[in-house]
Amino acid sequence: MRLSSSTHTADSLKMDANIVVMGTESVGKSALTVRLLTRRFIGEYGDIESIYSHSFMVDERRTTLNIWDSPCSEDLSVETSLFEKKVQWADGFVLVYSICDRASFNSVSRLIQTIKSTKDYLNADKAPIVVVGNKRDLHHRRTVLSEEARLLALNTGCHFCEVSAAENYHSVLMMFHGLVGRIKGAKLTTKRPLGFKGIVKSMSAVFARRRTDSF
Ligand SMILES: Nc1nc2c(ncn2[C@@H]2O[C@H](COP(=O)(O)OP(=O)(O)O)[C@@H](O)[C@H]2O)c(=O)[nH]1
Ligand SMILES: [Mg+2]
Repeated sequence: MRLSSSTHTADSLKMDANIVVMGTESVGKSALTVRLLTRRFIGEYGDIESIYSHSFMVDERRTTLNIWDSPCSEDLSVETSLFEKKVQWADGFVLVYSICDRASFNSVSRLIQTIKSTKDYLNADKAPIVVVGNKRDLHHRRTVLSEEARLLALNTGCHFCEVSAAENYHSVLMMFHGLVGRIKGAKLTTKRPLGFKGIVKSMSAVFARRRTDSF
């Protein structure tokens, strides 16, 4: 698995991209990730900090996504250093909320601001960020209108879609493919890739903290 930042090699027709999936607890971050990887919805997903690698063909180019799925919610005051590492590592962001959970939507709005102030995109109108309203199948419990999320995305230059990890594989696939398209178009004024050593350190920090937490 490559863990360097994205590379585009015209002659080998390959592209690698790092994607971080963020959002508060239980919005379906793992369900979306596992849907993409296995096409399945398995219902319960433990709390494992993982980076998954997934390859597919787009326009005759082999694209490999390294997807970082975290169990923790993005509490910025606690997670600052790890959060910054994740943001620097990532080429693209999947920011998930549940359409039944307004607090999770508010958190996505804060995440967009924080990511944009951490990374300096040349074209902020097309930031490689997709705002994802998950659990569309639970529309009878909806508390966040799709119009609100569409407006947030429009005002912040992000992409937006609603999906159901529980009911539909295709829309999840399209969401990740759309993000890959944006990653190709996105340019940073400065770029500080985290690289392999950095990522190992970040992962170690997570597990060290978890061990400490359990005492
Ligand atoms: N109804 C419904 N439940 C979902 C959906 N996605 C995830 N869930 C459920 O929501 C709970 C939390 O999902 P999980 O992926 O672990 O959330 P995470 O903490 O953000 O990783 C689990 O019980 C899932 O089965 C969805 O699209 N629809
Ligand atoms: Mg999870």
